[in-house]
Amino acid sequence: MKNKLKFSTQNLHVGLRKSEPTFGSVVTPIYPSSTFQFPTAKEGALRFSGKKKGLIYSRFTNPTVYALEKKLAAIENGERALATSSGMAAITLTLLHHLKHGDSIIAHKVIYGGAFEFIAHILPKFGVTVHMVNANNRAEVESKIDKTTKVIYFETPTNPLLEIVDIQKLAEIGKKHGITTIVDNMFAPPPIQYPLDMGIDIVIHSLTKYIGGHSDVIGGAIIGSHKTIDPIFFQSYIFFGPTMSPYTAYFIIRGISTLEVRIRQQEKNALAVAHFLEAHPQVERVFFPGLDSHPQRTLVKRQMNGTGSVLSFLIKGGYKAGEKLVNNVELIALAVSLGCVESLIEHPASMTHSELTSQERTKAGIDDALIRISVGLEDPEDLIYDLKQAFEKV
Ligand code: LCS
Repeated sequence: MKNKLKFSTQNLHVGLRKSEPTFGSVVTPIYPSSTFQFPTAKEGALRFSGKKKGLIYSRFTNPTVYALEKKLAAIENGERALATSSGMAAITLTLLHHLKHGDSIIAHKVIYGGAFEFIAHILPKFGVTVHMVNANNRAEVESKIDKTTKVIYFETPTNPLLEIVDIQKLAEIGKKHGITTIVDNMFAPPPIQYPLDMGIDIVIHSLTKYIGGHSDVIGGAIIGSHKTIDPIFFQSYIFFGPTMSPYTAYFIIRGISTLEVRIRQQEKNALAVAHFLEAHPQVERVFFPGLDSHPQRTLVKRQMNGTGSVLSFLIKGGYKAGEKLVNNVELIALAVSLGCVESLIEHPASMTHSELTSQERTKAGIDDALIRISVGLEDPEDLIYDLKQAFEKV
């Protein structure tokens, strides 16, 4: 077929399916082989030099992992994807590839705690200058740009405040100054938002979340054009070795088959939970891109086709009240991670964002009374019942 496949069709069909040569298996087989035979010495040399495509060794890629990489590139409207062993591996590899001693990076001040730790606390040890800014404030971003600036990094919606960062504006700033723009698109993966189409150079994913979708794997990805991804592969990926196992790739391929239906249902469930929380007397404020009360609704509608299913809220009574609430839910699991089929609840200040100092948390706006919920595929009435009974015990 020559037409560009629609999202849910390509999620099923792009990759190895239909071309599996041995038995005509309709699912992508798991190829455990760590190495691949060359038909001749010349062929081996051509593959190593990059002049000819073909398998070499599974640290570079592997048929199962390559099938996933093709799917990931198609999902994000990119040309090439690299699968990594975790989302953090994708982040650290991409940043270490682009930065060296004497360079600087501009990052939005609200990001996942692990990414914050790496950027704000570890990169300076390598002589990289770090500016954590409000990336929606153009003047603040531009005031930090000089000839050492190599990367602009952000995620949107942000973890855990669900704040929206203007993708197009930062892509424009990056292009104007010749700076590589990198977006962690995990919180609103396709079919919700397409940063590469908006001019961003590189998209990062934690596949552990929506894309894997079932809380049974850890994985990550780096996606972009051949021009941006090929150098990462040839100069860094194969030497740093953040490779994904073919067993993991198999599970993620399976997760992708249902990505669209899962995410659309999870969004509906999350909106119901958000409405319940917004009306609850023990709740101070709810952060969810799908609520009319979200302060950036215009930007949400402009750059997102959907909302994702993560929300956070401030509970009245501070940390003590929040602790009681999360200890008393029965159906929703007290656990980090997000985007998967089961609902999870956590306390960012002491868990996912505990790497930040309390001053950094204050600057980012992450209050001790903040609770985050990732809404899964349970019936929302059951989730609301669970939260209601837990609030009664606070
Ligand atoms: N990017 C974002 C936005 C994340 O939230 C996370 C993990 C990562 C990257 C790292 O991905 P991983 O290496 O775990 O695959 N976020 C987590 C969270 O909010 N709860 O648990 C992990």
